[in-house]
This record gives sequence, structure tokens and C-alpha cells, in this order.
Amino acid sequence: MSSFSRKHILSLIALLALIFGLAACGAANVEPLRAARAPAPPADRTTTNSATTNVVSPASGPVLGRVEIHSFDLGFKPAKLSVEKPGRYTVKFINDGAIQHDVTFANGTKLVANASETKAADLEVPADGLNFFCSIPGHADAGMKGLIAVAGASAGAMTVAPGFVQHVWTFNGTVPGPVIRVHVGDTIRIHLKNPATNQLAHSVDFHASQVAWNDEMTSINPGEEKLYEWQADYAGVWMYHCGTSPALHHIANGMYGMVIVEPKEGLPKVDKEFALVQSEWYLGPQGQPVSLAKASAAAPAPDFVVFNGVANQYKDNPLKVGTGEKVRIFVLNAGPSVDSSFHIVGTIFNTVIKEGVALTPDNPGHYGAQAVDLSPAQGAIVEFTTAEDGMYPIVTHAFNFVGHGALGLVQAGDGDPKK
Ligand SMILES: [Cu+2]
Repeated sequence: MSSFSRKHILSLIALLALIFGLAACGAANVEPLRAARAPAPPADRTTTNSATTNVVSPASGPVLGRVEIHSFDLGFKPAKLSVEKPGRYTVKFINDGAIQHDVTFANGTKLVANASETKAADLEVPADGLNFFCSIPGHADAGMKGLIAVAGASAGAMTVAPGFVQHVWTFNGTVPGPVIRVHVGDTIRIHLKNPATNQLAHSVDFHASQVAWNDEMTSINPGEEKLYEWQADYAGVWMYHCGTSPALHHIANGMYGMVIVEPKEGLPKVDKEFALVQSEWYLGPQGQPVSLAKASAAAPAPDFVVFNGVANQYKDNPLKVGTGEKVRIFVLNAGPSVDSSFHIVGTIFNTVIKEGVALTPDNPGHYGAQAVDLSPAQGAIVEFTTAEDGMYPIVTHAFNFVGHGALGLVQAGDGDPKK
């Protein structure tokens, strides 16, 4: 019955900003993107600084613009905003939640709103941005944290490996861009904005979509925006990326991410999920964009091959699981040019769904998989269980790259098999 089919509209803002260096590039855990759906429109009851609990730090100079932050139970939407330059902004705070929340900025400004209330104040946003959170006990820990970033002076700086900074181009300020997670049958509406502060045209190409290249995927200039609407027709782990010429440069410089399309009925429950995007860095001069010349080599020799943007980051901060837990990893090889042989030392994948081909745990013959070959733009879902407490290295089994950043760790239990 068609009326029973799911038809969600996801409204995601893809900000093609030159960004602020977010070293960790987001958590490895898959973001709960289904919660990012637009909340119900707020009751328009704007009051300005009336509650005695509000605190407003002085802001000077002309108002450069408005920012709008919604709260829900328990989070902010958007949790990350970007303004074009430092200075004074009017912030409108709308509480869409059922209980009282506040937005407390790092400079001391605080707006408190009861359910359905709206508050406003002027805010001085410094050059290095402004963190905010809800100060009601427990709310920040539950996720009510955010950031107003400035796409200005230090924009685009990202530490891709200790000591190596590149001027990256991004979707929504991180490399990779945000994980987008939907179900077969969903309608996804992407609102693409190319900030006027950018120098280059950009675009986006969702491999999970079936659209004409010269329609939705066309480039937009700085200051322009467009909508890219598509239907999730097929399940899988898909790539999205900027396709503006030279696409090799735009991908190599950070403009890629993962779309997870689950079957209509959803994936079976597991204990832990992670999303890992493998990609290459072809370093340009310190603080500059990556080298297109190096990336273009017929036999590419990347300086780093990384998971989720940063060399060895999960060697330094392992992905933690419990022994015996069912672990699912969504893997994408964003390339742009090198093949991946995704392997986790000491484990066997009992489930692999790669590019529409499935290996399932109950298969006749009881076959398993040791490594998943992913050419650039290919994705897979792999599942495994660790046999005992200990450390399990995550690698591409193209082993020349393991010493170039493609090394992470899964830590099971306390990581010590002897205890
Ligand atoms: Cu681009």
C-alpha cells in the first residue's frame, strides 16, 4: 500500500565553506542524522531579554546579520552555524522542546526560553568563533552543545596529520562531510549554499541519486544556492562529492562524504556502529590546498592515506567496543584514486554487503570474509565480533599505506587480553 510507504523529507544544509580546522573531523560514530529533520515551526512569540535569568554580554558595532538557533529535547538545530566574519549578530533563540532550555555562549551571553518561547539578543562573535551549550544540568552532556564558526581569517586550516596543515574545502566544515543516513523510499532535499566568501564554484554529486548530471549536479558560484532533491531508491553505502572541475582537486581537497541508505525496513540492530571513510592526502605547501599535480600522477603516491580525514587518529583514540558485541562498520573508499583492502586484524567479517552483494552469517557452507576490496567510490557494510578483550588494528591491507596514516585500532573491553 503506497500510503504506508515512508516519505521523509530531510532538509540538510550543505555549506560549502572554507573552514575552521576541526581536528577530529567528527566522531567515528554514525551521527543520528534522522534527528536532523526540521522541527515544527515555532510559535512566533519573540521577547527580548525579558527573563531575569538572561545575561547579555556587550556587543558593539553595526549588526552584521541574524543567526537563528532552535533547541529541542535535547539538542540544538543547527548545532553548527557559520557566519562570514567576526562581529555583532542578532541571535534568535527558539525553544521547540517541551521543557525549558537555554543557550549559553562562551562569552557569557545566556538566553533562557521555556517551551515554545523565543528570545533574542545581540552577540559579539569573535574571530575564532563561539561555542554554546545549554547550562541546565545534564543537558550539555546529553548533546546540547554547538558552535558558531567564522568562515574568515583562519578558515580552511585543517591538520591532516601531526604537523601538516592543509587549506581544505569542505561540506559543512568537516572532512569528510557529514554522514547522511536515510532509508529506501525517503526523499532527501539538500540545500546547497556556496558562501559569498568562497573563491570557487562548487557542486555536489550524490551517488545514491538517479538524476541528470547537468541538472542537480551543476556548479554554483560563490553567493549562490540551490536545491538538490532526490529519492533513495537503493540501499547501500554511497559516496557524495563535489564534482566541479577539476573534480580530482575538489575531492582530494576534502569535498566528499558518505550516504547510508538502509533498506526500507531498516538494518538489524547491532551493539556498535561506526562510519569510516578512507581517503588520500596529496600534500601541497603548508597551509595551502593539496597538490593537484601530485594527485594527478598516473601512479599516485599519496603522502597520507587516512580514515575520516586525519592520519592515525583511531590509533591514538581507538574505537571502543565490548567483547562479544556485534559491531557494524560502514566503510567508504572516497579515494580519489587508490584502492582499499579494508581489513581488521584478528577479526572475520561474517556479514559483508558490498555494492549490492551480500554475504550473510547464515550462508550455506559458513563462508566468511577477511578483507573488502573497495575501489574509489565503492562502499560496504561489514560486521564482526571480537573474540576476546584486546586490540584489533584497522588497516587497508595495501600495506604500503599502513605506515602512511591508514592505521586505526578497535579496542575490545579494556584492551588487555591477559586480564
Ligand atoms: Cu568543490
